[in-house]
Amino acid sequence: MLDRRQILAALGTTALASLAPTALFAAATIKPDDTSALLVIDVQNCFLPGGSLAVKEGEQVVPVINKMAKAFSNVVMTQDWHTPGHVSFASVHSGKKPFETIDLPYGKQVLWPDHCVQGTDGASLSKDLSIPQAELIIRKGFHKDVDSYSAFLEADGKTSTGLAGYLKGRKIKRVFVAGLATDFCVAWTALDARKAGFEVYVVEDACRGIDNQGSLAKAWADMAKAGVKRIQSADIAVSA
Ligand code: VGL
Ligand code: ZN
Repeated sequence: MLDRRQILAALGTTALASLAPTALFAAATIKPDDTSALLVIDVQNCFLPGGSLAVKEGEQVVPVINKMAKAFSNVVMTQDWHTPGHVSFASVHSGKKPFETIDLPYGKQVLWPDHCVQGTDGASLSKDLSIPQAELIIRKGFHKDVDSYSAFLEADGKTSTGLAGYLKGRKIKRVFVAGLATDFCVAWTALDARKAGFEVYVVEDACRGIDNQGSLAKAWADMAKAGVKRIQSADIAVSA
């Protein structure tokens, strides 16, 4: 029989051995598995420096995403993919300027500079992305009269892009969201992913926001309320 002292000593060693790595380095505690997917949102030329809707520091997400992607066997990318003369473009509403809003049949719509027009160089994914295993590129916002910030549902709140069905068909349970812009396409995607029943992480340093009239703070508050987990790329374990 072990006495009390021996049991405590034995427990002490295992407890220490299992705690030491996290306690000492306090990082990389999340390990994506085969039921996890990284969603890389709209890392497209229009949202990068020199683009028509450039997001401040947008280019800084690229190396962070490339590194993080190594931890994922499932990666899906999205592309904002508008028709010429898309309803979300300020240029098609007389007297309206970018960043103003209008009322459309499905609700309030922020108006943008023309961006991500189908087939143009601005709509291309950044050439600096390096994620060869990415398995699906989903395009959104291709109906002329409806916007789609979310990778799951168009702005009418009912037209599906098919992404939830795809992920469920592939047995994905957890999604990690990164890209551009935090307060629009990233946040709307994260919120809809929660509604579709996924566990959702947004990787803060792998995103940058537009921040139009408080939109960034509001997006983080909405995401927190919906149970979206806000993490940093260093929280994800990338094995060598
Ligand atoms: C986006 C505004 C308009 C985004 C797309 O990718 O966040 N923002 N279209
Ligand atoms: Zn757009």
